[in-house]
Amino acid sequence: ASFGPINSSARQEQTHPLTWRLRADGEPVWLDEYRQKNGYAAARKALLEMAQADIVQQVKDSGLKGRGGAGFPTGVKWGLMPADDSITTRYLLCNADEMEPNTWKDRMLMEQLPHQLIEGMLISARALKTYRGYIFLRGEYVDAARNLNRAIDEAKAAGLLGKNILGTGFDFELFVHTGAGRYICGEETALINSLEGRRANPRAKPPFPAAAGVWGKPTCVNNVETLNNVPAIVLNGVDWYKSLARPGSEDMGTKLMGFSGKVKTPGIWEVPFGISARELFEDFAGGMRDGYTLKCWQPGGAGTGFLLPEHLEASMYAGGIGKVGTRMGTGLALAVDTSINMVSLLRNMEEFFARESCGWCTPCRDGLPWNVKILRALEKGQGEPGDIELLEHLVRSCGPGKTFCAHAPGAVEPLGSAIKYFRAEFEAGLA
Ligand code: L3W
Repeated sequence: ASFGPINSSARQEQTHPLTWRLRADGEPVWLDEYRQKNGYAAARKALLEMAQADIVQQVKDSGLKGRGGAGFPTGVKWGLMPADDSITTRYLLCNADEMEPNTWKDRMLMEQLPHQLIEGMLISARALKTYRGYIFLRGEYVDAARNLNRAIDEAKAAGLLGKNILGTGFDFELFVHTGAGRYICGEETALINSLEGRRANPRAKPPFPAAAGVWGKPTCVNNVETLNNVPAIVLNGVDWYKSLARPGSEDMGTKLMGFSGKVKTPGIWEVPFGISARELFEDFAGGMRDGYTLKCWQPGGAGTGFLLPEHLEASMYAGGIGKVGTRMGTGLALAVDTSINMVSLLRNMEEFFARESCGWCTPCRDGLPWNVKILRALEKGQGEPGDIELLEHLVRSCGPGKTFCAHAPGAVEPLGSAIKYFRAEFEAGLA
């Protein structure tokens, strides 16, 4: 699968800020090459020329939104960190627990451009007055761990991490912490518990991490791709960043988006916001492979709702896909072809969600395995009268507002949409 533009050039620096530094051979970009490609120029500007409040303001004005799936405005989140300078223990936490099925954008950024994340975190740390940062990394990402640790060592040796960075008196220590491979650790408060050595149950919010995060201290949690946007915003400014998106776009900048499934050229590409799903599917992914027909698609991970081919006209936005009622999620879409039975697909997905529930709240702990039990029966043609209505009841009971975190609502969103659009396939499973 391909990833972004593979011929890096100065022209692409202005149009593909996240990916223009990638090497054609897919090898990691280490410090010397990163510097040759203008690396750490943004950090120099932020630390040597900009006031801390101006960095925060720039990120606010840029309209950057979180790239983990929820799309919360990054500048607003940053603005929630305490203004009181006497609170010197505070943390910057990078959520690198990328475990969403079908999603591997952060992995590629960390494996191939580890210094871009470090630079993004250094600038963000300066803006947020945090002196210690953690990258909470999915345990299976062993190559990313190795590359990030090597890049951190390089940055330390070059005076770009550690004490008195660039002679400014600013100190920032950065650590990679690997998780043990649980989906729920990507939920920010479960992640904080896990980092502290506790069981990864989500915490009730509020308090949000900015008020009480790691070890009860103010903590800013941002996704890998979000932090990768920060250097270019600081270096090139807000007007430039906004100009990257298509005119009239409701989100700013670019986004790593992708398509997988039985498409001709599965991959990830850096695209401007305002792009339609159809452009992504046809122009980038090449449409379906010969002999396969698109049945439906999911915009951004297993926790997002299914959409029909006619919905490809909609634009991919953080706030939702057009107005058709699902979230964009991570923006890495899945094409489902007509050979796939929706009951079997959902049984597989719901087994994943049920297994990954932390068990903390009842609708999630009991509701998700119940979905699996019914779907297994329907798959074997052994469903009972009322089973589909029971699934719909469970979709409502596990939905938004009924649980501590977004795990159960995310789990039932694809199920609810599959029943809505493909009810006959579920009915076919009744005995
Ligand atoms: C202060 C408020 N902060 C919200 C903050 C909150 C968090 C962020 C988003 O993720 C998504 C879902 C899927 N004061 C605030 C506030 N915040 N209100 O904003 O919060 P929230 O609650 O909207 O969502 P979330 O639980 O952080 C849910 C996606 O995650 N998902 C899985 C994604 C997986 C990956 C991966 O593997 N890399 O990204 C599954 O559902 O799209 O939209 O920071 O503190 N009033």
